[in-house]
Amino acid sequence: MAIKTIITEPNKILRQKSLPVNNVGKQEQQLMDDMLDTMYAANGIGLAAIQIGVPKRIIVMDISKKDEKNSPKYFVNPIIKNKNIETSTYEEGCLSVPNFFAEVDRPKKCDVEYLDYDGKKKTLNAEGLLATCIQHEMDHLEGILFIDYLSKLKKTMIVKKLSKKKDRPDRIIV
Ligand code: GNR
Ligand code: NI
Repeated sequence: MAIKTIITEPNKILRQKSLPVNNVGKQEQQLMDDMLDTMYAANGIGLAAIQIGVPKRIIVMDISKKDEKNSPKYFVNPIIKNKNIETSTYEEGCLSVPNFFAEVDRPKKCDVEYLDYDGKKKTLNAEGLLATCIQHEMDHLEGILFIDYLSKLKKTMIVKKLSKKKDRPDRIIV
């Protein structure tokens, strides 16, 4: 188990498309362990492998509350099956876009097919924060970040501030 460095914008690696995993073996499980450690250490609720520089279609998530016991979820080669036409708005953040938050609309519910930690095929009916988070993570697998949904002006402002790094406040809602 190891905490890895999370890649932040602007960085071309985050724009890479991740590749499907052929087999869920020891190496992939080791990667999922490291991703979970990294995610917990950064106080995130989800992490895609590309955020630690590995272009594989693997996601880890844990949306349990602080006072609840941990409930890690692992998704290998996830595919969204049904997207609800109804959308919901959530104030999103991203460990690769640290300290910036903005409202994003996404389908309210979706079904996801994936392989779990043991390589078993599973289906998840997601709604609420779970649906928002899985869609945010699946965007990472396509090289998409939540700031891509904002106006050009807001996105440019965020990327510019992130590339400077100095004098960056803790929390900016755009
Ligand atoms: O920790 C995270 N919180 C979050 C909040 C709202 C919507 C999506 C997320 S995912 C994010 C972690 C992250 O960057 N995953 O890629
Ligand atoms: Ni993210």
